[in-house]
Amino acid sequence: MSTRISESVTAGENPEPAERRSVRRRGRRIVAGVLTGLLVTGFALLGGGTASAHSQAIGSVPENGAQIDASPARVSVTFNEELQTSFPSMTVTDKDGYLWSKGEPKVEGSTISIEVGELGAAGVYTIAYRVTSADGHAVKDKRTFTLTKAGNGTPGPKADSSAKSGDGGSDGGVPLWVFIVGAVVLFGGGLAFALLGGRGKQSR
Ligand SMILES: [Cu+2]
Repeated sequence: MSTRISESVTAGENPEPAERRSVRRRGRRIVAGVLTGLLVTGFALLGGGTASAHSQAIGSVPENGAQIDASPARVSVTFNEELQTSFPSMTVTDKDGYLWSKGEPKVEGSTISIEVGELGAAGVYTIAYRVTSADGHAVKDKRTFTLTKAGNGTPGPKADSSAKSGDGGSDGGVPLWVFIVGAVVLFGGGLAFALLGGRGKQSR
């Protein structure tokens, strides 16, 4: 009670709201700064992870979108740098999902390849692959080619869906995003509550 009177005397008409406002403003600035920092870090991590570090496919046999009239003995995809040999996967399937590649893929230097041999009906065939980048990250994608003259080969079984589910990107991007967004929301929310909510209660 007595402090309130003395404050009013020294600082004039109504000093408390102004002081409270400035504390709240400072809190908001800190929260905004922390959130911005986290977002910038997240973008940097994401950009660095996908743009510069992963091995990139630079060509294939047959080339992506190629039209060929004879079945290839093998298909291959070549990258911009040497690959690691761990966990390679490669399949060639027709539009109905039947497997036309045979055996296991081989990784040699910067190239992954697999045996194919005589194909069947004319149409689009899909090469799906997964390799391990030099930096240890997985890279998976698809390429297609069109057979213009039917061969007389016999397909293997239907390929399991996981082998041909290349989604055009690389593993790791989505989980990283989820992690960063989660961290921003949790940390920023907690900080905002501590600074703003706590202040509000205290000043009452
Ligand atoms: Cu990488």
